[in-house]
Amino acid sequence: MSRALHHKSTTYRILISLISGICFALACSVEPPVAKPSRVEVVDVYSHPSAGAPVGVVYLKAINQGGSADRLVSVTADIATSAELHETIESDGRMKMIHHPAGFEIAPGSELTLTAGGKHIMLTGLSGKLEAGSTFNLELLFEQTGTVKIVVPIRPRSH
Ligand SMILES: [Cu+2]
Repeated sequence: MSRALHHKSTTYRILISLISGICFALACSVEPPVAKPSRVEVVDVYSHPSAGAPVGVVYLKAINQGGSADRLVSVTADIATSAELHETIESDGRMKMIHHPAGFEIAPGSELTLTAGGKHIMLTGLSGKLEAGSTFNLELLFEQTGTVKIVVPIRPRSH
């Protein structure tokens, strides 16, 4: 009698492990697919000569070609000790700059434009003058895309 019981429990144990194995395999197959990572492409990058000023500015366009939102969170430049995300706004008839420490969000399929008189990257603590015709390196950190390294050409101001 006891031997029969023992045999039965062994069969039962094998059955349990078999079922849990199947459940595990099923769980693997029904896991949600990994979200397609958003991919940001950075184009139209340029800066201007510093002309003796201790600050520099960078403009660019960041296009989010991914299927989810992304965010430009921070920037580092090899020629400046600090690179901040700023926006020029008009307040009481005067232009002023505000710092965006949380960065700029880019909705899927849309683009972030950093341009004169609007959003921009502000460089301070320059290690040298920004001369027209030369370049410097910039690293952009996006929340989803990760780090994007770009070379920034310094273009003369048009006016
Ligand atoms: Cu600024």
